[in-house]
Amino acid sequence: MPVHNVEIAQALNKLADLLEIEGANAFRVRAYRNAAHLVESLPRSVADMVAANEDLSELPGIGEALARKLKEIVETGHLAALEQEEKHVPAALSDLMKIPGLGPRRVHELFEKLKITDLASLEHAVRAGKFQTLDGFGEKTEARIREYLDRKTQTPPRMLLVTAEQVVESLLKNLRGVKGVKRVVPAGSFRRRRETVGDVDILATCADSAEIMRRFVGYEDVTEVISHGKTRSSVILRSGLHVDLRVVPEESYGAALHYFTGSKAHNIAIRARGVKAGLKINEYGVFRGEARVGGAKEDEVYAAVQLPYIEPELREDRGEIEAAEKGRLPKLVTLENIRGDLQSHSTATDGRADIAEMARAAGRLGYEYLAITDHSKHMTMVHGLNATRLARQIREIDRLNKQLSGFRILKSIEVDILENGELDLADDILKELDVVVGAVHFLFTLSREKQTERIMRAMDNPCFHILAHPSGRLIGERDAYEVDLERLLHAAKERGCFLELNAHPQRLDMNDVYCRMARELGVKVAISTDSHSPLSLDFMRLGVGQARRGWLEKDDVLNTRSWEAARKLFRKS
Ligand code: DGT
Ligand code: CA
Ligand code: CA
Ligand code: ZN
Repeated sequence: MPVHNVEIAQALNKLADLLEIEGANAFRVRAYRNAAHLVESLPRSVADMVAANEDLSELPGIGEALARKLKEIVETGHLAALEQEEKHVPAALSDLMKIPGLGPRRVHELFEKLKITDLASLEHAVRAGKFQTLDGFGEKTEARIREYLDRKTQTPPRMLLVTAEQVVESLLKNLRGVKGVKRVVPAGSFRRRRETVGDVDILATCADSAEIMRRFVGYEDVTEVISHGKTRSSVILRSGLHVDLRVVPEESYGAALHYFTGSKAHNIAIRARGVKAGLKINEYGVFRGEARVGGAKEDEVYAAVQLPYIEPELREDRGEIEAAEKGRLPKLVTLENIRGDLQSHSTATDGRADIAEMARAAGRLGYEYLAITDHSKHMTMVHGLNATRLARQIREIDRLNKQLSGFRILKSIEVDILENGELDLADDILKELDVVVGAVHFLFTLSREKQTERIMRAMDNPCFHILAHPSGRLIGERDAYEVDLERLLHAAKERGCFLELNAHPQRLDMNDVYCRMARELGVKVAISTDSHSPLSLDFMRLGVGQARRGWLEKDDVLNTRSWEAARKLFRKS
């Protein structure tokens, strides 16, 4: 059973938390956190890299010592350093670090003074009014903790789609190997390509349903069996992910796939249409009275209610049924339609591969172009480019392009939008570029009005082409900043700019709702991976998933075009 990246990241983060609570060296803590972050966003499994005997210390920020630790987790499933640490500090204290307003020092104090060791004892202490006895813990802190505890009990955690994909991959493979199995297919929000999933719903058909259920609940990655039945079982995996498996007869497969793909709202609307037509539609099939009239194939469900097939990504009851009725369903963009990537970084700033390597990787994906959009000088931590270094990069790209045929590296930049809406580099250098991508990387707390104005001023600059990650959100980590995206879309339309759908699994920004708004307004969307390594170019498929949820067709996406054709859509600067 291979260890998943998410588990490695969990172990490293936990170690960082416990060290920090103990007051360890900040650099050491930082190193573990960075490593956790890297592993989590790595599109390849560390376990595979270890199996292939690859040198992990080649990963950015991973030295010899960290590489050994990664290997240790992969090979033993344990991290001795963490186990050592857990002898000093209660492991569950790391859960407290996620609470806004509670840093390591305060968590340490809660442990020392109130003997708080986990969320339960924290909740108890808050209820018993023990906080008032502590210095420096004001009412504000207490209110934030209460709010966090309330929210936590109300909303169960969701997992990033990309993480769930990594986690269930080997489970699916294992189930597909069971004797008598015909199909093993993930349904639910996973199939609808939602950015996060609450749980994963797997549907199977199998001659021996007892056997596939036995294999499922006995799978190595399972830590808890919630239920074990003949047609339905439910388990929790080591990563915390819940997985449901349902086994259905072949004649019900289509109806069950439809039912368990959801969304619930879509199902209810389809079922209501069925009722009007005198049909009963459920997970077992389509029935007229007692007679089965369909359900072996998914499109039979739609055909029964006089509709064409509706793609899973559209099934949210957001007008897809009406559109299907009128024959106006979008013909959704596919990964095969993508011809280039308009955001990526190189070693000149915070990328891990040089320009030539990035270009080769993009070429291997069949792309015709890749924009190198390194950061601009305001991003001092990553050694952002000033005009001189950018000019040098421009010459380097010209030189590289001469050696390439059928592929073009685009000269570009991810230029910071400054507080007043000016761009971080002067127009005379920006004019030399093929594409100018502008981004907000600081001052996330401006008012909605000011933030929107700031970005609109940036778009006023005729050099500006694409607004990167327009809302700034990091799923599960940081909310979007306050900004009026609808106004920005109008502004982009007026000025001939584009908005990005950043395909990084934690960003997926713009989200589906705004992608759809962009389409309705006629603003083209650039789906870009923002890759910091050749491997992450692969995240394009997640961006395309989100674009499909946003009803985007090939034509709505800027980079489904050849570079020549895309460039014709650019404003004249
Ligand atoms: P999630 O897991 O929160 O990310 O979202 P889903 O959509 O995967 O929801 P889940 O796992 O609760 O259920 C899977 C599918 O089963 C759901 O998309 C539609 C179907 N379903 C669940 N409950 C109901 C229900 O009460 N009525 C109908 N018509 N369908 C349901
Ligand atoms: Ca689900
Ligand atoms: Ca479920
Ligand atoms: Zn950025």
